Amino acid sequence: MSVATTPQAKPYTGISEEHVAEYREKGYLVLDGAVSAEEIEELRRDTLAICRRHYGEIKGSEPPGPDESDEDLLARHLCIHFPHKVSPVMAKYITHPAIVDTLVNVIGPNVKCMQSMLFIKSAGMPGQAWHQDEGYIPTRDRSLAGAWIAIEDAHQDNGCLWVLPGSHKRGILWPQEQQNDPRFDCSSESIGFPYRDEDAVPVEVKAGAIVVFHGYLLHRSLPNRMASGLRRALVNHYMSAESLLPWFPKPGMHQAMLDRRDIVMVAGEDPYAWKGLEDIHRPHLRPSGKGGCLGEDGGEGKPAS
Ligand SMILES: O=C(O)CCC(=O)C(=O)O
Repeated sequence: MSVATTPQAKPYTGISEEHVAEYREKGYLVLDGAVSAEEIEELRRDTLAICRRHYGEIKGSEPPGPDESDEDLLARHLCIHFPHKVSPVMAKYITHPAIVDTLVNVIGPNVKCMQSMLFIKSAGMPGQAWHQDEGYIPTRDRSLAGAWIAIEDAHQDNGCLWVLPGSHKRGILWPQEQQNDPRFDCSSESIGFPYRDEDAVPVEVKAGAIVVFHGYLLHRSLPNRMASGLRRALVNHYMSAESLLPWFPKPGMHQAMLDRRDIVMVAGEDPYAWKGLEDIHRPHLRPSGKGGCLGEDGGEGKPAS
């Protein structure tokens, strides 16, 4: 089967009208070379520091063994949710200038972040089935956007992102059903949408690229089928600060006014600053087979309790 590949990405030198038009039309854009080689090294070092527990416990994962090699340790962590809650390095990349520059142009002047996920995805690890991120992180104005920082070159063999360009435009959240395809970590997938797998485009990027994608964009990733090596990516999620964030139910709070406040402002003003902030999410390992699951365990970003 021949597939369309990502067009030759141009080096990022600031957000342009072309970038914004591309985001609106296709639902994603690639900022090539937006993160420097030094910054990538810093993210790699910090990934190991997190797994080595330099910042404390990661719920759901065993502590490193006394003789456990870096390779073995990394290999048993598919994805760590909320690393920014403990690591100042991960927190710093939430407000990376290229991301902020892009978000204020595609979302609006006031932007907040509610989630980070650090994918490590070593050789043999599964991908994530078709999904839309707004199916897990609800905004009230369809403003959700992910910024996916490539910490390694990502290509078809090591499990890069695949997207259905333009699939965000209809503004429909497609149904989900349980699935048990061993290629995927998650136990549910989006179905019933009018696109074929053949319409999907692999987003092959170099380390240091940032892929910014819309919360309604249908996307997936396939397993890392290399014999060795990692396919790391730091993914942060953002939305307009004007929208409430009705994310995990809160006892005593009516759904219509629910507004989770475990957020980081990244640009502009917080119209709800008077509410103060919450500190509810802790770093945790995505439980195998549960990522993206809509069941009781809440799916992407469930707070560890
Ligand atoms: O990086 C991956 O393999 C999947 C990322 C993804 O699906 C997401 O961030 O929503």
